[in-house]
Amino acid sequence: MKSLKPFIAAIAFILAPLAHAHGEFFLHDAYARASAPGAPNSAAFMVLDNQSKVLKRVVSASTPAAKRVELHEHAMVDGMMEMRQIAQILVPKGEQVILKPGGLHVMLFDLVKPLEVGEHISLTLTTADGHTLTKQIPVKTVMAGMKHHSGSE
Ligand SMILES: [Cu+2]
Repeated sequence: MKSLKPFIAAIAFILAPLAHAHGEFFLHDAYARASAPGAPNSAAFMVLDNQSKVLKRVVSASTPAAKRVELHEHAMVDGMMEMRQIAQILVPKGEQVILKPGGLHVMLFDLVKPLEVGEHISLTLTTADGHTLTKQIPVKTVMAGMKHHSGSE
């Protein structure tokens, strides 16, 4: 057992700064939208909370519940609200960015199976500095009138 001590100390030394940095970037109130009958796609919404001293960039997301995941925003294109893929979501230091229906969202393409209210799915966000944040998020009904897409879903 004596020989393990330096090893454990080394591990603690390596992990401590990571755990610290990680603890300053949070994911609150996350949920995925229950999928409509027959719909292959859905979306996830959340509050990104950056309590660190540096800008955080979310560069990708993933979940075992969908085959393809993209970061999306809604934007006005020729007078029509359309959604499109974006490379990253910027969360300035000390600020929160809200992902919500009709705005920024995590797009879930090709669901492995329909998302039903009451279930949870695992969602992982990756930041540009290489950290990942994984959370179990609930599946909820998103109110009508806050429609995500204009039809194709
Ligand atoms: Cu989308």
